[in-house]
Amino acid sequence: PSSDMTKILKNLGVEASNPGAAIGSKWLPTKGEVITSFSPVDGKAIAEVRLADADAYEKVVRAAQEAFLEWRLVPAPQRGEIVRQIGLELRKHKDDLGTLVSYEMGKSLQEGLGEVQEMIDICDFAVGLSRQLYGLTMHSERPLHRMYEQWHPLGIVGIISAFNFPVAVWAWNSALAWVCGDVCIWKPSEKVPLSAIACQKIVQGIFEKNGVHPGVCGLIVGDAEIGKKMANDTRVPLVSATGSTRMGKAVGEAVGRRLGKSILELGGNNAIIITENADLNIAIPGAVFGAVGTAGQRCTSTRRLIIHESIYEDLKQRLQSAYGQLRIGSPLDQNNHVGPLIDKDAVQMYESALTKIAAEGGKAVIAGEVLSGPGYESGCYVKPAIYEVKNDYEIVCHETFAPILYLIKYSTLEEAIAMQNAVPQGLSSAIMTTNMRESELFLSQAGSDCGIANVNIGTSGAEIGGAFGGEKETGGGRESGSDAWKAYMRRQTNTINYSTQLPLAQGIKFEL
Ligand code: UN1
Repeated sequence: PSSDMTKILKNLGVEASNPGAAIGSKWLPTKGEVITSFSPVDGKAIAEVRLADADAYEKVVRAAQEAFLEWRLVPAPQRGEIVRQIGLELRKHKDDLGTLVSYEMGKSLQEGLGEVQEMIDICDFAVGLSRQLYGLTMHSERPLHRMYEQWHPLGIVGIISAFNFPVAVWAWNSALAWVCGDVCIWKPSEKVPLSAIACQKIVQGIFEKNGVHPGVCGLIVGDAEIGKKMANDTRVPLVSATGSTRMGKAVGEAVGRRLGKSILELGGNNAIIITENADLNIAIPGAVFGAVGTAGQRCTSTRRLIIHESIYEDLKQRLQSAYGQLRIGSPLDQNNHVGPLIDKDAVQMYESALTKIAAEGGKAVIAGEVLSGPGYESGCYVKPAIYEVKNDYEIVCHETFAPILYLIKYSTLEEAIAMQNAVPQGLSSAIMTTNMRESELFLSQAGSDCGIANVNIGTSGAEIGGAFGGEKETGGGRESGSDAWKAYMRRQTNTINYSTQLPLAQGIKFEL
């Protein structure tokens, strides 16, 4: 890495070679394989990590079990106070951490900083939440009885996160889990281990300073085997997994077999419907940011534009000229719009998608290609592409994690909504229209079937205040805002009799 980056790594406590497992500030020696994290920005090795092995996993779980016995007794607002301090610490490291995320993952610096901002925002949200873990009270059908419900912590929350949001998704889960009284074990993507190590180093001191058992915050950088262990481990009552549908099905099945709880936030195949009443000054930038932001590697990335036939040709031309202005290059250079894909495997998937599009009859508006030459030495830069397709092509129904945008024509809004819904995934969706009848139909029960449905906003870039997640193959889980916290707790219904009798519910008579 450059001397600037070396300084940033040092500020964040990332060494040339790092252990891949930690219990709070205690870093564990492991015997796992050593992996190198390469930057897709310039192809250079950043640092090494020794993966967690089964022994380290066991130690982290045991520490978490121990920590839970203490942490669950700390009053929730006091847990919130500690999360408040984590938010303050993240503010101090925002520039460094955002830059590392950008360098290790390849997203633009703006988006790297945005991701750290999401972490800060969710901490603030969690602080407020720590005084609002409300249960309901009910009226008992029996005299002199009281009924209410309360929410208790679950225990260990296993967090499996993906490469595309190396830090924010962990924060969504852990900030909520901590105020709920749970303890966390994080298994980050092996493609971005250094961002995770930096996060652990940022928060470890806060727990230490507050005298909290270090086991509340565990880290295991490991392979799929470690993920499998966690999914099958009855000591982990909740597994929250973000990533591909393939991974999510494996995790969901394993957790389901033991009747554990899971939060699954998996693939998307997000569309924007652009009607003849759209404001194109919003629709075009919304669609372009959605399609090329994070080089098309968000689960919320815009993959399909479903465009009314009357504006189709005009829109196609405008998109073509907007794409012509895109600057592709180092994401650390703020003049560039589009950075690299995560690695060469991702480039291969992009290329094989292009082959499939052609084979199924897709027509290039802007043909995709892998870029080479100065600035593109890492081999991970690709050209954002646009293809005219039919909605039912196999490749169109599949989530390709790359900047490939599909154009599809429609004539009635009902038809457009049906197409929008006719894919296996159900994460995010949007309509661009200034017509209230159109937007209301889209938002109605006969409209979008996704977990997220926007009007005059693209499909990506959700705020943390809402519940985040989607339906069908997206997995059904909700993370982040609204009442997503309930998934991190168990509900207990309590009925208290303060009378001198024992009347039974449903009026049942039982006399001795
Ligand atoms: C993801 O891609 O896994 O809505 C998360 C967004 C971001 C989160 C995306 N706030 O695009």
